[in-house]
Amino acid sequence: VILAPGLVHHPGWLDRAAQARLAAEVEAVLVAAPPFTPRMPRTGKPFSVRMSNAGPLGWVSDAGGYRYQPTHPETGAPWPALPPLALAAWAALAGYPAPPEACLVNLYGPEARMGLHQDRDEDDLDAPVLSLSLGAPARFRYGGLSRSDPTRSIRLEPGDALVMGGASRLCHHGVDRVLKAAPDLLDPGGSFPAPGWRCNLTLRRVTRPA
Ligand code: MD3
Ligand code: FE
Repeated sequence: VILAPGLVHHPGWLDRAAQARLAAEVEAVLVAAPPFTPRMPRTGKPFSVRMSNAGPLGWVSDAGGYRYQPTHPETGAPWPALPPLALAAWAALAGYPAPPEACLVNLYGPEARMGLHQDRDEDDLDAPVLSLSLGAPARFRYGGLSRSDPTRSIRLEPGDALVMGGASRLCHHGVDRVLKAAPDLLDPGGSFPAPGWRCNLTLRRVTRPA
C-alpha cells in the first residue's frame, strides 16, 4: 500500500511464525546489548521509549546529542550482529544495493510515545529506512517535509513492514500511542517484548557506500 511517494506499507509482511523467529533473534540482541534509556540533547530529559541496537553502528542520544557509534553507551561493548531475519527483510524490501549498518530496537511500554521528528542523522539519505513492527499495535503518524504540513495516521500491526525512501525519506513521523492488542486466545504468547509492549526495528544505512 503506497501511503505517499516513497512511503510503502506492507501489512502482515511477517506471518506469526516469522514474528516469533524475529522476536527470538531480538531477544538475543537484548541479552548482549541491554536496553538503555536515551535522553534529549541539552535538557537530558529521558525518552519514554527504551532502545538498543544491532549492527556495526547504533543510534544513541544523550545530553551530548544524537549520533551513531559502534559501542553500547553503558557497557562499552560492540553492538551484536544484525539479526538474520532483519537482513533478509532489507534484501527483500529496501531495493538498495548496500546492506544496512544500524538496526535500532525501540521498546515501547503501554504509555510510551515518539514525537513527530525527521530521521536525518545519516550521511546516506539515498538509502531507504525499513521498519518492522512486533508486539502490540500502534498509531503511527506521518506528515511532510515541513513540520507544519498536514499529517495522517495509520495503525501498525505486528508483522507489518514500512519502507521510507525517495521523496518520503525526510518526512516527519512519530508514534502517537501504543494500542491494546485484540484479545487472542489462540496465541497469548504473541506479545513481545512483554504483554502490552511494542517493539519496532528500524534498519538504516548510515554511511555512503564506497
Ligand atoms: C517515515 N521509530 O526510531 S519507525 C525512529 O515505530 C522512529 O519506532 C518509529 O521513528 C517506531 O526514528 C517509526 C518508521 C519510520 C522510520 C523512519 C522514517 C518511518 C519513517 C523516515 C521517514 C519517514
Ligand atoms: Fe524516526
